[in-house]
Amino acid sequence: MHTAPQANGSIMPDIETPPLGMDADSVVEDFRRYFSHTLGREETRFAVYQAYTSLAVALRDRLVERWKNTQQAYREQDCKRAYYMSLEFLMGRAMGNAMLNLDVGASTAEALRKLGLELEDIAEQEHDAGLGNGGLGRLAACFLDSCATLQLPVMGYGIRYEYGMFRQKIENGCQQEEPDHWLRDGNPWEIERPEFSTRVKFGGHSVFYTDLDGRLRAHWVNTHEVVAIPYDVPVPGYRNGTVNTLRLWKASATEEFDLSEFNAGSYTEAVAAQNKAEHITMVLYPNDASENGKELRLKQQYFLASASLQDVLRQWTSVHGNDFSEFAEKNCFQLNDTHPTCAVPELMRLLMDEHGLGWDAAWNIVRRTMAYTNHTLLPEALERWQVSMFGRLLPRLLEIVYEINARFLAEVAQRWPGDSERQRRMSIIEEGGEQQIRMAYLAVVASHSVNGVAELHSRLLKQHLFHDFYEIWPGKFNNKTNGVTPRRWMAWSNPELSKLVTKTIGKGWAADLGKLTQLAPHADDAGFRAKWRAVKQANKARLAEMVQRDCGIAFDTHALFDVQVKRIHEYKRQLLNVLHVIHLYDRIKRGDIADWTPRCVLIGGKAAPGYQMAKRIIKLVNEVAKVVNNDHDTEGMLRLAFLPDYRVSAMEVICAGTDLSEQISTAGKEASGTGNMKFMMNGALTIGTLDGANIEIREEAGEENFFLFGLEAEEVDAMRGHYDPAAIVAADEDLQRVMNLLQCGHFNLFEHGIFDPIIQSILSPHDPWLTAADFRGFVDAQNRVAAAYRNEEQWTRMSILNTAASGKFSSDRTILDYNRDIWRLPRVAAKQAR
Ligand code: 26Q
Repeated sequence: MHTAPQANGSIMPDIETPPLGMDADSVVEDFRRYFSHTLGREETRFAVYQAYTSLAVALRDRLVERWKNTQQAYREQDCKRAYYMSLEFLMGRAMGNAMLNLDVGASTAEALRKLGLELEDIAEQEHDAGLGNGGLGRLAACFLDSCATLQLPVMGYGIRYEYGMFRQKIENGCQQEEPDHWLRDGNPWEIERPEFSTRVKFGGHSVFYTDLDGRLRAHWVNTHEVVAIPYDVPVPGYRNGTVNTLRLWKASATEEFDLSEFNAGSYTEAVAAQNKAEHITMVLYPNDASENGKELRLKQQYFLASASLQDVLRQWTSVHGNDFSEFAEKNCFQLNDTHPTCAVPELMRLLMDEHGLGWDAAWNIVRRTMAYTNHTLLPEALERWQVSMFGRLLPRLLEIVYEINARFLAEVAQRWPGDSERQRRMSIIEEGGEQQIRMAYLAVVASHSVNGVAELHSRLLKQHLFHDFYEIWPGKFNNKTNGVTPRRWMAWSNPELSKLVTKTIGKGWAADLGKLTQLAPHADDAGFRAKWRAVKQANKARLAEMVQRDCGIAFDTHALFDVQVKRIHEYKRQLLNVLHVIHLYDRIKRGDIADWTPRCVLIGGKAAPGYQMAKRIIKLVNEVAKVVNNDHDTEGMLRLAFLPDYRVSAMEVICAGTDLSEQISTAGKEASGTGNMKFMMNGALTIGTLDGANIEIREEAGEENFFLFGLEAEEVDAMRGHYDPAAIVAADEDLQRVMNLLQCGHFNLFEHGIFDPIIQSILSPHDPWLTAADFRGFVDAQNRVAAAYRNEEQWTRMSILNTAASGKFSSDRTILDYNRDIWRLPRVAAKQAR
């Protein structure tokens, strides 16, 4: 024990403790003490949630030791660090992950069983941390896992939303949203750090003055301030003693603000003001394509950017004082889409207004530390902010954005003199009508790296959205194909497959997924194939149980499990999937059933609450399901279910039990996809278009192990202006019959006309998603799927070869790519706790 001076001047001893035991008995002993002494409970059967909390705390204590060691190692090495800035971290549950990564899962499960407790029942108690919409948020979570596993000094910065992604209920076939108050029963995985609170300003205006060196400088005054309180969540690496940090900010009122209102005699208003500040972090926006223009959303974005940057600068100045000469060599900010792009003008402001740097020095630091990842090409999803609103809320930042733009456009003018059309095109400020800030352009101009998330997507960024910028800075643009963590998405979610894989190729694959190629030769071994099938069969039984429980529909585990789970979006074409199901139903009714392959189709996903067409598609799935499942002719041949409340913990069951993964977006529209990778790792075959990472999945698996269909991205573009869906329907009897069933109201006998907007969208020559165009190709590919599934040995072979080829899609590979090309961080091993 040694002592350190405390802030108040007194001397308090630092507390050191011996390491906690990592054997199951020690874990369970701590679990019991917490349950019976701290929580004061006796019987676990009446207090399963308390049992969960107790086990969580026992595990967290073990993470905290490693956490301190890791942070100490980073401090001592004074190494370069990266910060992953994201409005979303879709972490899901933490308990299983902690047990897996600490390597205490199997033994603890056994020790608990002796107490009459099933680990699975306890783990089921945990609320998902649903602080994200979908792919982008889950990617951030997978990246944190990989960074910790690779022992890279990377910290996540995000928002601690009081309410995460809404819970989806289905009533009369329609989506109903319910608030997700995930923190209601407390969160044992977070540690509040009020000592690192910061203040974030809004409103007011700038005053300019000349400092002692005669330089013009700005103060931002007359502001409203909000306090940002950090909550730290441990991010354990895989069995390596490293624990990184996810720091989430909560908004809270300042004390003075309260007081001034109080002194003015308005006690209730003062308390209400407290609430108003807390509104900023109250709820996650449930749109996975930007909802433009909402003031509260801009407040969230700036709140995250400002609190996080101040936090980084506080740590920097505590070591280096006001010397920023090496700041850019030692820090990197990765912007997860444009959502945290306020960080660009905010870092300029902090460096200039608070730390006294001049424009050029500050800009140099910004350019060298910022890196931007784009996740979409859809024009409607590109973020824009009205200049008028931005200026009201963040006046000092608006001045800086204008200055960045002026200097940038001067560069453009120098390179292309007289090309005012190009200047208009490239301006960060969109003119004509309401002035708007184009956040993607701001991010591109201010970053030294701009990346897309799959090869095709990155190429399209250079050819279209950012073409003008690519001409100026070709070296800035790069690709980082997405990945997913094999710890959660294979080792944890598929323990049976993991055992078989380990028995076959040995340990080590979970942290080195390329090793899975060693499975390939076993695809020719009939005995191995039988074991592979048995595992899939057991996982299908688990999935069927979930479908029975949540949908009330019986899935026969011998049928082909055909699954599409993702956000509901027209471009993802759940509608095409439904058209195929209707086609199968129509074949059954016509008696066209020779060599039938029984099929259970599962569709799940949330629609943005304001996205009417997406909600209508959910209704259609449910109404078609009702007709199909209640028709005796379909028995043993076809089932359709809509799974409510699709989320991370549901996917852990789904991906293991799936035979066929549906990745059927209109080519050129899905930036990458990541669900496609989870399915592949778990031995599902893919039916898909040449879109996003599907292209790379097919390359890795081999074209003979992938069911391809559909137009290519270039063909989709070329179709514009020539598309004639009516002619396509007229020329295709199968599609005609499907459209006829829809049009005659067969699936909405008592709700006249409700599917008219869907029918019209399919038949519109302006349908951007070209659903009718890809129908024939899709049905043909599905027929190839059905035939392949009937050949059990052949299907199993293909399944094994898909898993064997999935190594590229580990987020470890993705993170190594980010680190090699952008971050350049050293690997830092923490002192081992044991
Ligand atoms: C923006 C402004 C206001 C409100 C909401 C938003 C917002 C929120 C979330 C906009 C977009 C998102 C999420 C986008 C997303 O998940 N994109 C997906 O990212 C994945 C990871 O790279 C890709 O695999 C998917 O292809 C892509 O669709």
